[in-house]
Amino acid sequence: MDLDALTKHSAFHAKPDGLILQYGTAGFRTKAEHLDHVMFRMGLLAVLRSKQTKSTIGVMVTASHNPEEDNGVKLVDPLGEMLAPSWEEHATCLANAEDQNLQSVLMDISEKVAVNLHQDAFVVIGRDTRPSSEKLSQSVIDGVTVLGGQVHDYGLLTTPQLHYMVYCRNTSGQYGEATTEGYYEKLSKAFVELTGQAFCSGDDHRKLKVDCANGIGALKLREMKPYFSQGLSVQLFNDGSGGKLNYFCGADFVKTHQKPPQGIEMKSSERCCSFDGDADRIVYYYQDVDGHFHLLDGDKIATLISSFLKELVLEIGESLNIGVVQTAYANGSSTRYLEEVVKVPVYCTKTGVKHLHHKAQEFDIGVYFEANGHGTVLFSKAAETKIKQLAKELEDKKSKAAKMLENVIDLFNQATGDAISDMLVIEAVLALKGLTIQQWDALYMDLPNRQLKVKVADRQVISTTDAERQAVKPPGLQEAINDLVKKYKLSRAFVRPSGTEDVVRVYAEADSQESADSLAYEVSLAVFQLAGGVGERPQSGF
Ligand code: 16G
Ligand code: MG
Repeated sequence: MDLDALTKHSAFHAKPDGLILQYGTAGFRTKAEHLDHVMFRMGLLAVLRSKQTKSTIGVMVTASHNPEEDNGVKLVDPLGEMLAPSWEEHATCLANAEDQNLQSVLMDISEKVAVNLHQDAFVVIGRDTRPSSEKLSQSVIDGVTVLGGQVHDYGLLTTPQLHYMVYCRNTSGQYGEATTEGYYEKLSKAFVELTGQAFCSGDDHRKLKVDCANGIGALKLREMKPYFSQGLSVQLFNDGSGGKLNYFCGADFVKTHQKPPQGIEMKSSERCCSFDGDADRIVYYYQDVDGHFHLLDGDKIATLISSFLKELVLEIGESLNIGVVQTAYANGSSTRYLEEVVKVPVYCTKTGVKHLHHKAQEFDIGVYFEANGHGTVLFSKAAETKIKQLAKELEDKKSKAAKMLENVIDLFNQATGDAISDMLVIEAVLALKGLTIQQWDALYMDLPNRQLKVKVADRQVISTTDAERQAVKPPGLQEAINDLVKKYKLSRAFVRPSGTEDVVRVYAEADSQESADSLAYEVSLAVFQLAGGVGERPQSGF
């Protein structure tokens, strides 16, 4: 380690006084102007992680659905997963070290994780379209090179594309070719083959309007369009040519406000979807003939996909187990539908892709989706081998189903949730089953629900258990919630400290919108009173 070079370069990336940041569910995320030193240091950390794992590590510069002025950074582990939890702590320590202690903190981490400093290091970098991203990614590169690591800068990429690149590079190209063309070709080939089996029912079925949140998704989807044009025609909106990133558009806006984004022309019954700012989330929606807006969120996506996979698995007659993973935010109706109609076991984990991903790895076929539209399907190696073997057998119903499953494996980004890949799977399933978006929506009716935020002095006074469904602290809060929930029909409520904002989140659902609103309000008041609320008391009426 060239310590002189480290000292010299870190001086160009000085840490602002008093700034403390935490590596949370989505890495570091804050105003872009405060992140230069964090980027440099994450370059350093990526080198250590690469040396330790003897693998390529990814660094993504993005703040996803946050406003354009923000930015963020996260590390991607060797198989495309989120950074291991023990390393999140090292990331936090390194980011918060005072400049004069940087060297010693770095050495401490190297010792703790037993890094062989002579090992080679390789880091790949991607960034979103924010104005600040290019300069910040240069700071990451500076950090990597000062520790002698090699860099490949992919430049503009969606977050899932960077995960894909990392996965490809660490499996010697077995998963795919580590280029954007490789990604486009792999997914498009699987999509065209899969939809090729569909009974073609008119052109309209194959048209989709996509709101790209004025982000990176627009650039990459535009590049990819020609590869799958045989199976689907997409029309891009909020493509970054005029509007601002995530401003009144994108998956997060549509899901939280339950209304269409600005900048998209929706005719009745047309199928539309929205990506978020880094294209790892997707939600669908349409307007009915009466002008009402209908949202099909991650839960609706999970049910559509699980039913499809269940049918194919029954067809091939192999005992492959399917598990569906959700969070406490999953609408109660979706969970009931999955358990009672689709007849698949459903599991609940804490919020955050890494928790769902981890749980989904326990099954032959693990379907995971957060209600907000993050998700994918994972296939175990054993399931993949079995399916590929069956697909090679002579033409019969069984091998046809296996071939379709083989396409599905290729189509889902096995490294992480991916809006583009999810979109293609959904389009393929709708085409194969001949379903309109209304028919898909009608699989079950969402229970009315409401989400609220409460400001408290310290949100960490709330701690939860049972996948965030029960509050264990502060004393009395869970009892209060239980009493309130009893007042309503088909009701459920929970609270949790947000991992990305300085607020406590409240979720309530019940048999009517009025009841869900009133339950959410009452729970907010209980949080305000029992967990140290600050500022204005929660208000009723929305
Ligand atoms: C992050 C997570 C997302 C989660 C959200 C919850 C990843 C890649 N992203 O965006 O999965 O739903 O945080 O935010 O893990 P909250 O803690 O503020 O409610
Ligand atoms: Mg995102």
